[in-house]
Amino acid sequence: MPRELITVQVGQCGLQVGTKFWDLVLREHAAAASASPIPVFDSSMSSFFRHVDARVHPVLDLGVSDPPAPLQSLRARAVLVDMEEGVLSELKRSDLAELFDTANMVQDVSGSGNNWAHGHHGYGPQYMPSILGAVRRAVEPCDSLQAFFLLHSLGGGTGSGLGTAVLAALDDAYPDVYRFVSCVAPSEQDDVITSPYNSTLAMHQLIQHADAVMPIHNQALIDICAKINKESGSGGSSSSGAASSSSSSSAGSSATNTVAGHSLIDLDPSTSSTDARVRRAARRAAFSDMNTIAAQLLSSLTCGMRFDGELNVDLNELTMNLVPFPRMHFLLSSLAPIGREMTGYGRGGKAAPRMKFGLGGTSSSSSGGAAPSSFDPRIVPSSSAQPASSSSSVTSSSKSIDAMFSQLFHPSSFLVKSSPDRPLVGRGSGIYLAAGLFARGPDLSVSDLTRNITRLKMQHTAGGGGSVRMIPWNSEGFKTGLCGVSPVGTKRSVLALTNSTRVADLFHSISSRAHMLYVRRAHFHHYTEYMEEEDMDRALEASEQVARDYMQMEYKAEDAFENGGSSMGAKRRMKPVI
Ligand SMILES: Nc1nc2c(ncn2[C@@H]2O[C@H](COP(=O)(O)OP(=O)(O)OP(=O)(O)O)[C@@H](O)[C@H]2O)c(=O)[nH]1
Ligand SMILES: [Mg+2]
Repeated sequence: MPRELITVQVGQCGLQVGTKFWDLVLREHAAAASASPIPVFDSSMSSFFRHVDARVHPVLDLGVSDPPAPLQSLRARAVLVDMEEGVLSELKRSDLAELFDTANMVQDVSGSGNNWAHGHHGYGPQYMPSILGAVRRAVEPCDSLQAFFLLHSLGGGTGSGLGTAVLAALDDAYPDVYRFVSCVAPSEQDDVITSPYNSTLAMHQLIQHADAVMPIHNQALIDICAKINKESGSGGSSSSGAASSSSSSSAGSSATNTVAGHSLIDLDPSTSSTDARVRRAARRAAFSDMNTIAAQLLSSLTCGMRFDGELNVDLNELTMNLVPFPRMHFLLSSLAPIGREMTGYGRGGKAAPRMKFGLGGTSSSSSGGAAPSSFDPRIVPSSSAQPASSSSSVTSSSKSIDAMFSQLFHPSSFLVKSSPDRPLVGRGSGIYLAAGLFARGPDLSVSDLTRNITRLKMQHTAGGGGSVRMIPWNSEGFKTGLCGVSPVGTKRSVLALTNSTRVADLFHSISSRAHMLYVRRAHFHHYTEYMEEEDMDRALEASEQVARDYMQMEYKAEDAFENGGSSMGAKRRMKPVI
């Protein structure tokens, strides 16, 4: 039985990260389809895509059949929302236009002006009927809706404000459907001055209305891109629109916000007099590699739902296993390997594959661009992509597999930056309340996962000084997943999703920057046009409380380690702090 997910992308960042995600997953499915003589639409694909006949208007839903029918055209199960028209208009003119139903797009022209309150309380009530209408249209063709998958930034006005209003409305209208959120947190030198307010107010909503949240930190993306460029000797210059991220800082240290030769601050719409479209294009180019890393993360998270596999995990299971207490639902992610191979797949002008498989013809719902050519599924879209069925021919040393798992828990592989005050190992390095390891690649097996979990746990039990220290009452708390399909760009990868006390650092960093502005009420009059001052007090208090809850867990676990190691959990039962 298909278990569908509906992606809801809100605001510029949500749309741009989402577009990279869809581009990447199309490449993955095209590569997998190229391995079979007649590509078919199976029930796994129906988790994220509708199967349609696009030669008629409105497109005809073909659904999933038994046996699976030859693949025709795909539509993303997605709702796209932005209160500025630029990003959506460009998407409608792009190669990916046909993937999306224009009926499921909601837009305005002027944006929320980096003001959470405008997005949440202004556009929220105004646009919620049309947004919920688009959601309903996306829900109707589903047989068994599993989850809403919300993508947005915390730092702006629309994704953060309207995005969290949508989340609250989904909680109200579909209380039984899981709400999984991936939100992009601003870097410390973000170009949006009001981002600490927006992030704090959004976090308050995420605490209340999401089942699980996987933040992606722009500072981590900037540092990862800088490291990749340093290792590959690239200066980060962009060519033919394919930007690369660069930084002059050394790998691992905090990079400046200079990406592809553009300072993100210089690209702030309010500080430049250049034509708005040019500015937007430059800004998007600057984010290109960062978004590719984010897309690789989302693709690894979802591959077990999109492809058939022996050990698949869906979002509900993730939430069940990784969220021990309702409000402690913030998950850190880390990915290995992360190198040029993960970002370079689209270089050299290679366009994403078309979503049409086999049949010609376009739907009139696709907007005005050039008529797309048919996609030939026999052509693997990226030279480095691996067909799914090459497992038996691939032999790899367990040493390199183990090295990949070890790399996973190095701080530089995490997509959320921890405080620089955190030691790498031992007391203060953070405690894991639960962990999930999700491996993908044709040459990986369940034994690779179990062997590496044992290795990681041995590091923990050896005096708690290793890199993976599980909380004593859940030292077996590893969830695993395995998908036989390679990521685009490399043969295998592994994703860790962890509920770690280190996530408190993100809350601290956001709320301390919000406090600095708020004690002076700087810029705050823009917010009180739409909301009460007490809303900000409540949001700050809620964020700080979650951070405290995590830190109390950490202190108690550290005490338990010091008073007798992991067995202490059994002797002195720890009470949840919430
Ligand atoms: N990683 C990444 N971050 C982005 C991208 N676009 C914007 N951001 C970040 O998102 C925040 C700004 O939010 P946006 O998504 O641009 O804002 P919005 O939701 O469109 O809201 P308004 O423009 O204020 O109406 C800042 O922290 C930016 O650094 C992107 O494509 N990728
Ligand atoms: Mg915007």
